[in-house]
Amino acid sequence: MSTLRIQSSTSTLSTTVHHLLLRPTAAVSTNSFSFRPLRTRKPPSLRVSMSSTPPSQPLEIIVKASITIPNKLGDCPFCQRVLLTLEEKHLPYDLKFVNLANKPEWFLQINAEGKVPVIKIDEKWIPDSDVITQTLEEKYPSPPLVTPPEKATVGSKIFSTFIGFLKSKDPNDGTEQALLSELSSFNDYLKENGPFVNGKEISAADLSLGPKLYHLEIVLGHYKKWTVPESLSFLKSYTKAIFSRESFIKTRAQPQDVIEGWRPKVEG
Ligand SMILES: N[C@@H](CCC(=O)N[C@@H](CS)C(=O)NCC(=O)O)C(=O)O
Repeated sequence: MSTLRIQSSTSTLSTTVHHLLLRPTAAVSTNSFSFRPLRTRKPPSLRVSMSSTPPSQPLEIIVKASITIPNKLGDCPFCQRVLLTLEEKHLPYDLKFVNLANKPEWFLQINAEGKVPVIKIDEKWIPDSDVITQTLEEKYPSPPLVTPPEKATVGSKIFSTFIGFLKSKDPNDGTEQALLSELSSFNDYLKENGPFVNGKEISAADLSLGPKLYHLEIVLGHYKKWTVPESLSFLKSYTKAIFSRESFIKTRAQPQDVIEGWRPKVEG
């Protein structure tokens, strides 16, 4: 096993690159990065159940690889959502990168559907960011990131209307208006209930929405020369607050990957 250790200058974070064997029959040549929480946590209080104890080993998570920089995280908003959850819960994890344009056999054996993210919890591989984040919440409830059910769908139409506008070739087909209407409703919601979806504290809904808004800004800026109107000031503050979080900076995709990742949708 070859190991490259990189010491961050600003924290005690260490990044480890190594090759490993996942199964006895399948040699895996993915690179794996170990992440430790940036902040140390106080010991759990008396009322915290045993299940909130962080895992003794980093959780293994399979994510999309960058297509522009070798051994870097790619542009999957669902992967970033899970990584944000791990970061905000201060859980250690190991990243395994998969080139989605050429999926290796070991990955398809783990998830025949061929989608990322996939995480290993209690010796079981779990796909789908909805299921993964819910499982992490149940297993590691502290700190809690639950969004109350009545708020959990706030902003949930933004992503699909963004894709509709991105793919549109007709400036008068109403797709821009549909996106503006969703963004505007979300801005109004934040004005009344913000700064985050559940008020003062960040929660699961923000960790899902944040990466999608990051893609929206990069991709619409690049392909449509379009920006979120300044008048949506609560939304502007919201994205600024999320994008500048340590957890977000650590887990975000390279803008060039985001641009290339969406190219087939734009040109297709
Ligand atoms: N519903 C899934 C969606 C995951 C998904 O669509 N991931 C994309 C990458 S962003 C993927 O793996 N696509 C497979 C492919 O490109 O072949 C989730 O929330 O995890």
